Amino acid sequence: MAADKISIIGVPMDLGQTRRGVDMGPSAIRYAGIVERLELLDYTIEDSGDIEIGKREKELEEPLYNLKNLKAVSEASELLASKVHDVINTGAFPLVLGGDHSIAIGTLAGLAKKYKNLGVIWYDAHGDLNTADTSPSGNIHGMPLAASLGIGDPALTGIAGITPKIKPENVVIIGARSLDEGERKLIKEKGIRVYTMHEVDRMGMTRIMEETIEYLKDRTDGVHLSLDLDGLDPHDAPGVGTPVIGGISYRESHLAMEMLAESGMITSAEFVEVNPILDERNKTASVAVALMGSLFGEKLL
Ligand code: Z70
Ligand code: MN
Ligand code: MN
Ligand code: MN
Repeated sequence: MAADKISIIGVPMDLGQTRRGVDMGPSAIRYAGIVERLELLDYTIEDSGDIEIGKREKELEEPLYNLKNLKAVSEASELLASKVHDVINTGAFPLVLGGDHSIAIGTLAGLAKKYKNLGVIWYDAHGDLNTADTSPSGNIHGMPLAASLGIGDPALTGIAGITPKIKPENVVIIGARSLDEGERKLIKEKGIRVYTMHEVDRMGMTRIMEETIEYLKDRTDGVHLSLDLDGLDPHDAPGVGTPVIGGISYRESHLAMEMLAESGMITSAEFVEVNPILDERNKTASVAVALMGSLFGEKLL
């Protein structure tokens, strides 16, 4: 990895969607032993604690323009952006623990202050490319990739005063199998590289990761991994708010993380949507920790 110090930032955010419990994700991941696991790999780990999250809007006040809890999500994003930027400035690797996927808006905003050509690997069952106009739910966790591309409400696209944070040609989505109409349109319009589950089955994870690494290698000045646990099959990661059958396996995911570790190209990461309330004995948090182990260079032999 690019740094020998890792700084953990917890983001107990659940306002980007409507199911309760995903705000306990950072605790569940800590309980599953993330610090101890990474210390075994000889990194210096600093746990910076959790970002403060505001209150859920009352049903009567929302949704404002089909954007639930817009103000609180926007404020938390600013806070997280500064935190991520502070961590980068200390030379440490920012490892962000969610929380729902709306937190990526803040993470990418913080990264955009440093990286002008940031690559993003979006490991997810979903595209998260909605806006208030296209979203079937009004849930902001279905919008962070669009917002980071500069598409959507200014309260989401303008975090940290930079718009856009990333370029469509620097994004690779892996594991998609639930895309809304507006998201499909945007993918085609912007020419975003997507490996759906069709490609996972057809090409295999090895070739997908080889292509992804080759594709991002020369065009980017850093690569962020945004891993939504619902990218994995619900059999392996049941503790997520929006499980979609037919997902990436535990083994394929480990392989992907190991290949990213070998590439040495990942400069920041976030693991999101772990919901211990919906989980089976903290299985999903444990899977997240195991994947982080591989991402940071754990080897079987
Ligand atoms: C749907 C929406 C989503 C995560 C669900 C779902 C989005 N496309 N994202 N779970 N992580 O409501 O926009
Ligand atoms: Mn809550
Ligand atoms: Mn997501
Ligand atoms: Mn998802």
